[in-house]
Amino acid sequence: MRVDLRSDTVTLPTPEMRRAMAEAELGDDVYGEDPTVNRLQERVAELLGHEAGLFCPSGTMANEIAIKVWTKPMDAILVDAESHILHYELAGPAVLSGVMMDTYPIRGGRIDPVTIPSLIRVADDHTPGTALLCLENTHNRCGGTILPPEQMQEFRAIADAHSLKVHLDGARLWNASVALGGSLKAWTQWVDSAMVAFSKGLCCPAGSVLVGSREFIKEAHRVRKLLGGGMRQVGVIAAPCLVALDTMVERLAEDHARARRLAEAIAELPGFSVDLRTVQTNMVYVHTECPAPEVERALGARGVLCLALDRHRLRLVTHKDVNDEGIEYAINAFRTVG
Ligand code: TLP
Repeated sequence: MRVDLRSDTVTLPTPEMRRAMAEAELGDDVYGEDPTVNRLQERVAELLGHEAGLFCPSGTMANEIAIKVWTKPMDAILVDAESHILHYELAGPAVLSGVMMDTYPIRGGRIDPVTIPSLIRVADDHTPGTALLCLENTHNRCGGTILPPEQMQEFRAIADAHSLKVHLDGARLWNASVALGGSLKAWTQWVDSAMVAFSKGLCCPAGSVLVGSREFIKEAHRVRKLLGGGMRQVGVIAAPCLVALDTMVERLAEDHARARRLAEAIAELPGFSVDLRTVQTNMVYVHTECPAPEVERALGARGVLCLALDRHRLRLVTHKDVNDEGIEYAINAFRTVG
């Protein structure tokens, strides 16, 4: 048996998604003429309570477009010390936007807003000025943890007091909304731009939508072209995203329940520990007594794939293509490698 827990990005599209791809109504999206893409952009903008949306090939590109639109070279942006933008986007903000990244602390997925104001830089002859505050929800490197909507208002107030824009990396925002049972707007009403991804738990082959004001999206459209992200009859990729909005969102609750089962079982095993407080959505971070890369290899030899994030930490992500049987198989594999 093969149980792939490396990421929810490994999910395959459903037969209904494949049918929608084959039948999608298409046009040239660089001219704004793909009806399927337009429908998706409008629907996501509406869901997130923003004026307009832009379909992007990846979450990374959507984040980097937002940073480029909100800043100018020699600015600074504030990202948390564990953020995807800092760790996994190849210094994109420096390379693509000419800005530096300052980091604010995050622990166990929690941010203390009082830490932020003292990190905001005011531009002068020597210093870059902070232009943008970035948030991530759910938080990948903190274990899929949820930043509560109440906190978003606090971040908004800090940003307003210092004339900063706020961007939300909501690659897994649907996981947060399903876990807490609220609408996406509970979070996105407090930010100037947000990205949501379809290629994670929603199981689509590719695609993210960036939302914001009409003026922001107009500029974002230009930057997407600059980055080579202007695609043509891309309704073939947008079509499964529309299917996902109807069929894949509520299903995320199953991934969360399986992550909890996995976490609780592994936490009982010798040689491993799990901070169960951080298991809030579809991720499980396991602390390993043996070196994590060795555990990763031993599990891999038994058909259970996961990622060693550092010397003693493994990441497991649940998703549509791992069922209850797969979870029990993975738990048994952990029993044999501990
Ligand atoms: N994350 C991937 C890897 O890049 C680490 C994963 O397997 O989790 N924001 C967040 C919070 C993400 O987790 C990811 C993908 C992205 C942005 C980037 O999305 P893509 O892969 O579409 O560029």
